[in-house]
Amino acid sequence: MERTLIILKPDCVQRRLIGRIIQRFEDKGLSFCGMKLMTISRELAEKHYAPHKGKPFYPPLIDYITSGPVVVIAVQGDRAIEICRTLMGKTFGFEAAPGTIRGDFGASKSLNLVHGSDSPASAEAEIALYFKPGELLDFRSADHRWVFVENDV
Ligand code: IDP
Ligand code: MG
Repeated sequence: MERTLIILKPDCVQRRLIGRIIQRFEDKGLSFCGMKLMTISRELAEKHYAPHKGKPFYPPLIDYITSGPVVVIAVQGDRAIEICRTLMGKTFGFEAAPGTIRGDFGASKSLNLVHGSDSPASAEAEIALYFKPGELLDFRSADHRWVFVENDV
């Protein structure tokens, strides 16, 4: 089972979309092993978005992600990273397909409601930025085998 980091960004929280967006991950069959409401410090934001340092959108990105409360979620399930990226849709809301989170709720380049790790290496590093090991639950949902198939040829 794979884990990934999802962040419901400040625009998602300010627009009272927490419940509707979380629902999409649950509807897909994913489950949560860690969840917290917090405001990201500039120091943490700079670590998280270090790969984007130097890009034109980096300074406004740091301002945006630190601008208000976010919900940070450790999401788990087989292929969780890929599934979450698919649920999120393309980065820019105006390009994202209808039916995706960004496609249904986003209309800009920057305020795109959710963050999701893009690879196993970034998922591991990002989860470690936001959660201490003891904060993550060792949890398997009761319907796991009805969602994820072990020998799925
Ligand atoms: P991702 O969130 O789809 O993985 P990244 O390229 O990793 O997209 O960019 C991180 C975040 O930076 C995006 O989610 C978005 O908020 C912001 N961003 C990315 N590219 C642009 C841009 O060209 N203009 C403004 N903001 C951007
Ligand atoms: Mg990214």
